Amino acid sequence: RRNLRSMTWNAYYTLDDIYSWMEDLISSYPEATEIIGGISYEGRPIKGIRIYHGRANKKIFLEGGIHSREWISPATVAYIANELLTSPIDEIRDAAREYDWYIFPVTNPDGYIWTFTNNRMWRKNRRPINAQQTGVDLNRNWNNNWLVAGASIDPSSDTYPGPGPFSEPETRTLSTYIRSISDGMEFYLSFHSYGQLLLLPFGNTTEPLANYFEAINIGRRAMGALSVRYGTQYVTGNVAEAIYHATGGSIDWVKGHLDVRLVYCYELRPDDWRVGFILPPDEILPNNLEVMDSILELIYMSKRI
Ligand code: ING
Ligand code: ZN
Repeated sequence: RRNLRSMTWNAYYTLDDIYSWMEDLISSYPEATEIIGGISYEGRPIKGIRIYHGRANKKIFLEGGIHSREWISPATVAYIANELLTSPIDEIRDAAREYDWYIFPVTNPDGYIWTFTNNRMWRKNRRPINAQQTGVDLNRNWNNNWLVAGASIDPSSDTYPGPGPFSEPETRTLSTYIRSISDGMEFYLSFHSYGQLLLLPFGNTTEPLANYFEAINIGRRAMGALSVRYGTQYVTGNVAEAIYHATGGSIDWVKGHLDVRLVYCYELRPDDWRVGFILPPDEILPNNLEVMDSILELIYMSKRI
């Protein structure tokens, strides 16, 4: 078994490696405990790390890897957990102590394994729909304006939203878990790739709903902080205005059904469609560093505004 504490964030890791690395962290740091956010169709746990030093009242939830081919997403979320537990930097140590962190690097474990074993470009979960077709787009399956936009009822489509809202074990169990711990949740952050965008709810309309202007201002400041290290540019906007109309995503359900102040979806590197989901391993660490910078700024700005 590989001990990933020594890893240098220059390669992508299998589900087994990520899960055993999480177990190592959990047994090494008393403030880290194992949490199970739900279960996949093939029966795998959606394993997470809670980082809690006591005292903290506000929560931050990180959701990675709901789309299996977007490998930079689990790498980013795992890195954030690693930094919160191991960094010597004061601002990061303070963030670890000030919040109650719920961190799930891989929310679609069956799909993630499939991208290593069978099809690098697999996006959905692995539930058979009929004799020929497999998989539901887990970011179209949440119960908020389900099937209204940006989905296809053809089960062979990459955006097949399932036969009904929360038809899938991953979204059903994870949403139940999120609701159960949602009291005091200040941030919900979802991680996808690619496009270099910071998205906020909602995906059915470009109307500035809920606390759009507050969230845009905080988000733009965070993307300014992200750009400082390497000049990487992100565009901030709601899903419908910044990328496309799409409903049934996790961030829309969280914002629409729970009381969470700041809800965002990162579309990580690259911005080049020719590179797409195959972000070179030598960009993992630069990506992770700039995203960590932006998260510290999100936290800082959320207390200023
Ligand atoms: N992008 C997201 C997708 O599910 C998104 C964009 C975010 C849509 C939030 C709806 C809600 O299509 C990728 N790259 O998957
Ligand atoms: Zn995605």
